[in-house]
Amino acid sequence: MNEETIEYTHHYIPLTHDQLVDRLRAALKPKRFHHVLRVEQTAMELAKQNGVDVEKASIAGLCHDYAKQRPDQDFIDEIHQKGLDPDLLNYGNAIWHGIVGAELIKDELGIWDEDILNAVRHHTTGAAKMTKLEQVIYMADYIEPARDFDGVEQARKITAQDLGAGVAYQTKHTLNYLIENNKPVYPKTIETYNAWVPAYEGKIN
Ligand code: DGI
Ligand code: FE
Ligand code: FE
Repeated sequence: MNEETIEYTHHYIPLTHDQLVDRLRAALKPKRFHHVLRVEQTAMELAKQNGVDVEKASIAGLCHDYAKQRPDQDFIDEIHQKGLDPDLLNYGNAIWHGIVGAELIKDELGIWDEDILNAVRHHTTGAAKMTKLEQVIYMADYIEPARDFDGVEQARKITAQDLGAGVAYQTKHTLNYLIENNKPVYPKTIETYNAWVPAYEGKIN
């Protein structure tokens, strides 16, 4: 994949691209940092193919896992301070780093664009209604080039043909995985399933 670089307009974040990359490098261990760089590249490609703002895709791709390595207490404090749904306290990092992580991004990186924040919020669970940017980030995280699991090639192929079908494919397979492994399912994940999977029946097998 050719590395794309981009100059930010400062409409969405008061940092240059290089400054934002430095913030991610400082926030994450090397393995996770390199994952977010790959998600950024994949998101920019999907953005171009789907008529989505490439700058917003770059910012959201870089930031989607910004909070992934924060201690649990940071999320618990933020849930209380921002008055977020107390049901969140019944979950853990897997759910918090997107939904609560978006609040940390707002506070610490100065991003206020709700489309970018929602792309971060929904990157793990999806949502019944997702903008194209949210769909792009949800899929880029799933199919970035280092992802290697049964079905990833099919996920890449389906996503290249139809972004929404990619969303449905991922949602179905993630829910299957959670059930197979006796994991708690966050209610939004089920809402995502109901909104997307039956609608794309026939395009995801
Ligand atoms: O942060 P990444 O590893 O890059 O990717 P991600 O944010 O999509 O997280 C993926 C993990 O989150 C994966 O192991 C499945 C899990 N997950 C997704 N939906 C749910 C969930 N875990 C629980 N417990 N409940 C969910 O509804
Ligand atoms: Fe994540
Ligand atoms: Fe990720």
